[in-house]
Amino acid sequence: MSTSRGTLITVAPTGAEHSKADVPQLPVTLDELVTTARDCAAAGAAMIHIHVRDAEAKPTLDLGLLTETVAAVRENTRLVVQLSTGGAVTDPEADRLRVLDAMPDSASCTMGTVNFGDDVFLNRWGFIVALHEGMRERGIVPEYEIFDLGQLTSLRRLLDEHGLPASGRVHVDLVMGVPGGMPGDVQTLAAALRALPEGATFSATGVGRATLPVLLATLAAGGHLRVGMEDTLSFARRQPAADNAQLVARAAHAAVLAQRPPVDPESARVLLGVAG
Ligand code: KMH
Ligand code: ZN
Repeated sequence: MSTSRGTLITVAPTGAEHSKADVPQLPVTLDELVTTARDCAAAGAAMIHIHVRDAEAKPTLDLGLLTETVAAVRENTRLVVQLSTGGAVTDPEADRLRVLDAMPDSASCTMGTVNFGDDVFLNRWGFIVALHEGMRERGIVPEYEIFDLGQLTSLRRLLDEHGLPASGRVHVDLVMGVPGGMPGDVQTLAAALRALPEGATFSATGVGRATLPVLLATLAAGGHLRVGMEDTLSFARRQPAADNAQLVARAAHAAVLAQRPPVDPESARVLLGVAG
């Protein structure tokens, strides 16, 4: 595991699970997403993890929309642009693989199948290998998403059998507290860190109630942070998050308190090995 003196804050502002009707402050249009990206950059984010929505605010993996979104976020911010290849649990593999053709700086690569609430988030071995190799061919930096501890064993197998990404680095994101996945507590975080590939950097996010325990434990462990409304809609008990920037600002404040202040997008590029 590699720890860092600064903290890379990633914002995951939208996700594929919440509906705009239930959560009016969720950014779903391109304008809302760009405004969110700008606000979150100003609050301390260095990377954005993007899921896009269609005209009806439903999750989509439409390649044209993804390409337009990557361009718009690049034009308006310096954030490292990461696209989700996880999409929604209903998205077919071919659509998820095609996300890479939008040429983001980074893309997610989930390391195994996991129960996801009442659904199943399916990630076959052959599909994982195709994503890993597709990213290497295009020079896209993978962020290996880990929902359960065994997925770290799969990540080590992937690297052993198929080699490193084009960046030559390994960056992992622990998604903790999903119903069906690993819990978001200190003991599980410590176990995950023991199983990380040698030299890997990591971030973590806690879903729902796991948000704060995971955030605080991750800072203490020298890791990076992911926050945002994809993962939690609450700021505190019985207090809905006002917006994504509020969650980023809290993470940035905690990082400063931990004496590991937020890194800017340029430093994030160096840390992750994003080319150019
Ligand atoms: N929406 C989840 C089914 C990712 O972005 O790569 C998958 C997910 C992971 O959010
Ligand atoms: Zn996601």
